[in-house]
Amino acid sequence: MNTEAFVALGSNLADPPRQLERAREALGRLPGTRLVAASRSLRTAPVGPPGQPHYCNAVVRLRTRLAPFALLGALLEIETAQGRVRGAQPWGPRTLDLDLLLYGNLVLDDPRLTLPHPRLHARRFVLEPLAELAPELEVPGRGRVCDLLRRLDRQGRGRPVCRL
Ligand code: 5RU
Ligand code: CA
Ligand code: CA
Repeated sequence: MNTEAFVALGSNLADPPRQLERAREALGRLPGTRLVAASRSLRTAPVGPPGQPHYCNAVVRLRTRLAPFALLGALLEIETAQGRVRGAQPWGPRTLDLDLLLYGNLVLDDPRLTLPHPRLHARRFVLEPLAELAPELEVPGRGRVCDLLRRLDRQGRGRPVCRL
């Protein structure tokens, strides 16, 4: 089997654009894996814990023969090879974060891995680069990528305050 997978890349330490370049190279060298396409790298404002540097974010499309947990293990190894240190704060700054967003149409709810990625539909820094690669892609249980992004745009613009 050869499955299409999407991976999100993020970095906000130690030359983030360079971290993403190195990660793309490492992903393309994984066994049984081809890097089919890469989005641009985007500079994004940090979401979540305040006081962090800006992020560099991107998404890649892979074709892989690796099983989901083999691919997950390989992503964690690339993070470690690029100096990822898991500190006390779960969402602190990091040299490299690789998140498996989608693995074909697989839906999986496991303590180690949830597919599709459970926050994919809520994060602009993931949806924007993903929409660059696959706007028509159907996210199992969530809808098309372009529709998810449009919904986020509407939320961002805000609504009139309701009195009464
Ligand atoms: C809480 C809310 C925690 C949203 C996190 C990234 C979150 C980030 C990233 C940008 C985090 C997880 N901000 N914040 N890019 N990761 N821009 O990759 F995302 S921490
Ligand atoms: Ca992440
Ligand atoms: Ca992660």
